[in-house]
Amino acid sequence: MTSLIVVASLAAGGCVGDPFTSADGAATQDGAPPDSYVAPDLSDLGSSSGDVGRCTEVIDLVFVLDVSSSMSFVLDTLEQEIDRVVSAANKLKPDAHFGLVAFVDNHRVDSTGAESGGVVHVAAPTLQAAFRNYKNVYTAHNRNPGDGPNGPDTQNPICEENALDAIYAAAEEFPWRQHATRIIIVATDDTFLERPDNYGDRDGDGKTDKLDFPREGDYPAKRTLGETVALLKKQQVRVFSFTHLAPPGLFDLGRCGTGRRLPWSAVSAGWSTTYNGAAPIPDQSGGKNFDLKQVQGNLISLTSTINGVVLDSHCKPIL
Ligand SMILES: [Ca+2]
Ligand SMILES: [Ca+2]
Ligand SMILES: [Ca+2]
Repeated sequence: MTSLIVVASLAAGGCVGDPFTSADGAATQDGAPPDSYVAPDLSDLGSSSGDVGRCTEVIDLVFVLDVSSSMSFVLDTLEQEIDRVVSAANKLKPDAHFGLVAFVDNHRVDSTGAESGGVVHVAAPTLQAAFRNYKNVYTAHNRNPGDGPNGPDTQNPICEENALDAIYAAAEEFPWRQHATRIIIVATDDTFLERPDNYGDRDGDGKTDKLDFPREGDYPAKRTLGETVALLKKQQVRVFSFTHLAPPGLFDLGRCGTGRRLPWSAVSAGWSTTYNGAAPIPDQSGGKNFDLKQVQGNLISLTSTINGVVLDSHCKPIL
């Protein structure tokens, strides 16, 4: 009886782009239009295949956010509008789960949610409090999330930010559910480095001992692009990113003011252009990149775009 209720509610709720059909395809074979379909045969309900073309997936969505000093506008926008994302996902399918990994040169898997030891958020208020906290404690002080709230401040000597290890952590540590549409949303305004480089090694001399501004620190890159993409594929997680398509102008207020390891032309590498010959992460994982500058200039809505990709991804196998 429980199964009947579930199936009936799915038929009623529907799923965009995924019309309901019977398990054996009878509704289409006999030429009857889908809306003439009354009730599933009880024998269908006993099927354990779990995949009969019906839209049954819940939503698992993890934010992987650059919380370095120029990124506070994303945290502000998400704090104000996250309830739109939470309600849209739950409208597609009840019981949406959300996660958050904050990063600069290292990362922190947020654990202030309501479930799974705090790693899973299920409602807007805990996410809003988390966005506020990262902005006030980390963004405002150039503090690395992985160092905790009492970690050293003024600690970001080169422009590249460690999205790669943060994405890897999200893919590895978030409790992705079995029948879930799995999505990572990244927002960052720069590219990343790979192992064995070190984000804290300002001058690239292999040591992290310079104390003058911007102070060096030991922030080794732990993963490579290839390792990260392999894990995303294994976990069937799509990455959608909001990043710069081109270097910011010389007088752009958000332009990173420290030195950098890779040339400014590489700011889009890994997101919308190749990284050392490899295709961008969104392309390789079945996701897509969007222009962060359009978000910043209010030309596109961050939360409407997120809702769009969740809708487009829902119940679609990654090709
Ligand atoms: Ca930055
Ligand atoms: Ca950095
Ligand atoms: Ca050094």
